[in-house]
Amino acid sequence: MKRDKSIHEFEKAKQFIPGGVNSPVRAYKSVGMPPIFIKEAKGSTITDIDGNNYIDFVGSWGPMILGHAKPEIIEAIKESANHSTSFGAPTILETEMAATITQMVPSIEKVRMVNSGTEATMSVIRLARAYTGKHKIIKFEGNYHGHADSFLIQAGSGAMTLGVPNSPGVTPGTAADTITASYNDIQSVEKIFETNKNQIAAIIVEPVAANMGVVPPEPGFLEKLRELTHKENALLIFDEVITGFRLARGGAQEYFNITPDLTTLGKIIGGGLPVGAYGGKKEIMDQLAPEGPVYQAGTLSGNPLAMSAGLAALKILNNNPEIYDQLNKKATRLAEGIRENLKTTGIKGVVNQIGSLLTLFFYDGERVTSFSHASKSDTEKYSVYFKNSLNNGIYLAPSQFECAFISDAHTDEDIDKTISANKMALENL
Ligand code: KE4
Repeated sequence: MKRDKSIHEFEKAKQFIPGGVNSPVRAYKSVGMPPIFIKEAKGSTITDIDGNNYIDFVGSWGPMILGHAKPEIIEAIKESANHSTSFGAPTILETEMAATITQMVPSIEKVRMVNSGTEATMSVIRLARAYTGKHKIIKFEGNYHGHADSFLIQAGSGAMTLGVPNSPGVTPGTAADTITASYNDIQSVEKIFETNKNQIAAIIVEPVAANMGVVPPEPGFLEKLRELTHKENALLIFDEVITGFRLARGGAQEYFNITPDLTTLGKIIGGGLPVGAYGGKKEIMDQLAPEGPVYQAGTLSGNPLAMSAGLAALKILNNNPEIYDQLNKKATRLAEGIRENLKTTGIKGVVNQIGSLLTLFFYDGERVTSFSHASKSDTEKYSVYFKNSLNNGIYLAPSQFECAFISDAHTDEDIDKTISANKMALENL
């Protein structure tokens, strides 16, 4: 496949934008090739500026659950834009969005709109600290909650270590208030509570880890987190920026039947426009200004375009629950097809799939259930697999530690094509 225009545009972009991209993963650093520049996308197909078409499994990292350029969403944006694009004042659209979210996610009694998942998670821990009067939060290795200082923390060895900033610019003072536990290891969480008596404000967790590749919760893990936080007077925060409205209409909390105290959302609720949200129990949310003393604000929070696009998406998902079975069936068929290909080609790999989320780990072992398993994957092999796939017309995440997103626009033919392209990509490793 020719990609001269992308190569040229990347060089140009690097003159004006750090690394030539507005988000690091897009630079293809971990797959060792210049990134492709996208011209347009429709349904499950994405087209680069050299005119190459691919079946898209990135879906803008989650928002495109209904596929690209969904007519109802595009129409909603066009209609809304005719009335201007932002007012910085309350609109009925925001009430409608809030009412829809609280109806679809019963644990959310009140919700505040923001403009990204990062804004949602950084605001929700400020709220949790204010509400509990405690300072420390527990996050999990391999979980990603956006780029706020409190989350760019990677424990040293073991879950007991106080966080050590893994990004320059995060101060030791900030890191001291984030403690990292091991995902799917409840003992690691219990030990942190024992050694930090009455200091833990909240646990924030991806109810399905999707940012180390897909690692579903082991049976009982989320239930135990719920029990522990109740016992220790800490809040349980589900970061559903990816799983929200994706794993089920009510997200992971419906799928696993667990009620968190607070939830963060993003991606799907903006229909592809910038959005984030956080919500939960009334008594907690009412601590937020102007009702309460906890300050958080945003010029474009709840802006009419994102609300219109997001409402159009949520309306389709809410009125067509069969979409979730169809997503699951397609993703399951793809996972089985890849497992079959691993067997016939003799390549060592593990496929994790839940709902419409899937990751092929180039991991030499039985299962990938933790960050330490995931981080032992062969990233060199992944980068060759990624390039083979791209040349076979399959557009995957340019990193082993992300996931593939299946959408309602992926057809059975797309899945068949992807299974055979996967086989070719494995055979040419
Ligand atoms: P944003 O600030 O990127 O909107 O959301 C941050 C965030 C919060 N919580 C979870 C569970 C997330 O997955 C994310 C962002 N996801 C990544 C993809 N794995 C965004 C892609 C990127 O960083 O470019």
